[in-house]
Amino acid sequence: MSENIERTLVLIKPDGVRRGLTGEILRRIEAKGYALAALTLRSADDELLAAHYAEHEGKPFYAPLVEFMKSGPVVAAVVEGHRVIEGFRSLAGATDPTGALPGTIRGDLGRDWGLKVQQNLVHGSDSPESAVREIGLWFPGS
Ligand code: RTP
Ligand code: MG
Repeated sequence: MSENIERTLVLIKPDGVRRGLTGEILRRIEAKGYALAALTLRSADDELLAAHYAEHEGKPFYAPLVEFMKSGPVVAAVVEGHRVIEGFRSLAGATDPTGALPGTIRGDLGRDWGLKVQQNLVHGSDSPESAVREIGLWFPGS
């Protein structure tokens, strides 16, 4: 296996699942050539979300973010591929769907709903350290 093969944690957030975009988002990941190494649908609780979003605690969007993430089931996936951490962030596009470029998941499928938190369809780990930490949280024992 190439030493540059990475794993990242991808979440399809409750807005993506609710809007029936799970298949479309997974299609884009697979069409890019990345592999699904694990996949599950689950509801996130306060403990998991506090750990997952620890870096954002205290920010104005933190409480609405946690509420949003508890508003419905989330698809969690471990996605594998060469430089997939950066690659999935490119596929996802910018955090704000209004500014996200067309061609990206957030740019094509998301928009700003005028709410207290960006409901932007997906999450992707932002570094190798984050990926290891987040995969451990969402797939304990993996
Ligand atoms: P993610 O962690 O979900 O992959 O997204 P990201 O790196 O692009 O964004 P980050 O700065 O880590 O923020 C985490 C999530 O919090 C929500 N957010 N809303 N001002 C806002 O309305 C705002 N800022 C952040 C988004 O759901 C963002 O993805
Ligand atoms: Mg982030």
